[in-house]
Amino acid sequence: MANETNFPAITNGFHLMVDALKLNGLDTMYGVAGIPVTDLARLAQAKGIRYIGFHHEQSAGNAAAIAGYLTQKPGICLTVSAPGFLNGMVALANATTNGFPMIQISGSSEREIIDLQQGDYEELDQMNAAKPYTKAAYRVDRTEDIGIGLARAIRAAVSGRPGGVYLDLPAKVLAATLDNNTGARSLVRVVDAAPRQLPAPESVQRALEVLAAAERPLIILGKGAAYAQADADIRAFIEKTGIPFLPMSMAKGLLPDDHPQSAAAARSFVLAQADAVMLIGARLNWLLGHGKSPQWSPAAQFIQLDIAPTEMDSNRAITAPVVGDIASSISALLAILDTKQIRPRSAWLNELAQHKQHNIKGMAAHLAAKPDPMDFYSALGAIKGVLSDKPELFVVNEGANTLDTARNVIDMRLPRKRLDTGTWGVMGVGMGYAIGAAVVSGKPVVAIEGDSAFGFSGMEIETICRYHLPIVTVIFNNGGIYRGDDINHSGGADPSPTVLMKEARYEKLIEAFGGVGYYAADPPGLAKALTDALGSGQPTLINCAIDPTAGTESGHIGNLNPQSSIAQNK
Ligand code: ADP
Ligand code: TPW
Ligand code: MG
Repeated sequence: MANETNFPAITNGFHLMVDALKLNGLDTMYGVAGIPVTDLARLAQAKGIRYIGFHHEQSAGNAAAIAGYLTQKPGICLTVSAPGFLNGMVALANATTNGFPMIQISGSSEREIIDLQQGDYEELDQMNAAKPYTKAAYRVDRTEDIGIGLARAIRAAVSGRPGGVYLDLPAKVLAATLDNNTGARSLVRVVDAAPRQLPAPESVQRALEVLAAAERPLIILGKGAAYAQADADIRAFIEKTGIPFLPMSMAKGLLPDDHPQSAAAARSFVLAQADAVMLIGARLNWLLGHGKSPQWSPAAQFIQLDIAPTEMDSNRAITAPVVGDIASSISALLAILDTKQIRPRSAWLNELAQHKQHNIKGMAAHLAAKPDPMDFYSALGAIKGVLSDKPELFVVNEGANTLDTARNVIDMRLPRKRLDTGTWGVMGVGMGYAIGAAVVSGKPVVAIEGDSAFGFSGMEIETICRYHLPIVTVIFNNGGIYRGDDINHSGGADPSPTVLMKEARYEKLIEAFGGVGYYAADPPGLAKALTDALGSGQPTLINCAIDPTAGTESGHIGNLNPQSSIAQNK
């Protein structure tokens, strides 16, 4: 193509990167601008990509990761060289650990200076730093390779077990020019980025045989099942077989929590007693006691549906591995399911119902108590009431007691609405996940945050206000990590390592940015504030006064905390 001056029209790395993203339907970018990617962010916005600018790359990355989880398209995070790259890496590594598809695109400094370690501005060998923590890491060294580089990144992020991919763009590659035709020809539109992976028919048959022989079968749903978006088939399989199911935290809502087959209220009973367990998109990691005794029966047989073949036998023997994508595997199971053969014994279902009833009663008593100040249950009881007729809301949740109690109290009725600390139990995902969920869905989000957890990403409430996102952040302010009443064993004036300010007026923070702040001292006050906030659609922060003595150390995972046998002040 020639312009009026008869020189070929040119493009450059900035344009090609934006064109490549658009060609692949990647329409949103979460990032922090600066050298050398400022113009990339500007150009992306100018050419119709939605750009959401953050204060900290970790939150931008968390927003991208959760967008990936919700949409099955890689979430895009844009970072500057070295420190910005490293800030984003925590989110990219977390995405990989959780199986969320994400691409972190980072600018980088001059290769020849980095490689001779001559001290460039923000010098770091980023691709090699990224490798151990990502599913894949690539660097584009020529402008004409931007298209193929992004194609590789997309495929790596979404195919097989999804994960975080790093794509390095040196400043020179962004600035370099190319004639338009060569540039256009270099772009790649990825076809079928996450191809179906059909399970072997004999593996499907074997899985059904194990279930048919079982007396006390159990199905465990993990976030891989939620990610797969095979909601109707998963529900049909569970309802047709009548097998009780237990959702992992982010699989809550795949079937409603009040479904009669839910075994969530009798979790330890079913884990210990099940004789055949079908894992659907859930790993036998620490969250499931590695599949070992005493949590599990050593005699139980396991069936596992997973896209990653090497996940099988990772912690204990899998009798019936079904390797394939969950949508294909569940539909293959349904196709040959003979419901007459698979029937959980009624004794199993009756015993389970008794345990459920007993535990549900215990929970109701907790929720009905009216302690002053509020404890976790009374505050969550108020939230539960307000959310009960709003199943479409997203619930983001982090903290220790705030997390563990909310997971048990707040029922979910729709899939992929609960977003939490996930496989790592990481703090700092709160505002990023809330922003990502609000941006991709346009739906309201309630973020239930421990006061410590909130602090990791708290500055992003300005981002929430700047983009007018319908996010209500509820802070459970118990004045600390786990509890607010710990003491300094030296007798000195400094607070204990786990103590934060209980008198902190977090609600005033959001007022600084034009949002709405509430202070809630009791359940009716909390319910009213939350109802008003959801009615207004305004960015809101509710600071809840929680009894500093109500929490337990490490929440529900205190058993993982090594204890010093020597007194702390010796
Ligand atoms: P949870 O924490 O909810 O128990 P995990 O993250 O441990 O869940 O496990 C999710 C599993 O789901 C991973 O092993 C992953 O390989 C698998 N997975 C993710 N997406 C799919 C899919 N589309 N089809 C099959 N398996 C999947
Ligand atoms: C990145 C360790 C686990 S839970 C937690 C921390 C610091 C905060 C608990 O206090 P919070 O909740 O949020 O006030 P509550 O209700 O119990 O009082 N750094 C990272 N991740 C983790 N998990 C930690 C530290 C931790
Ligand atoms: Mg706290």
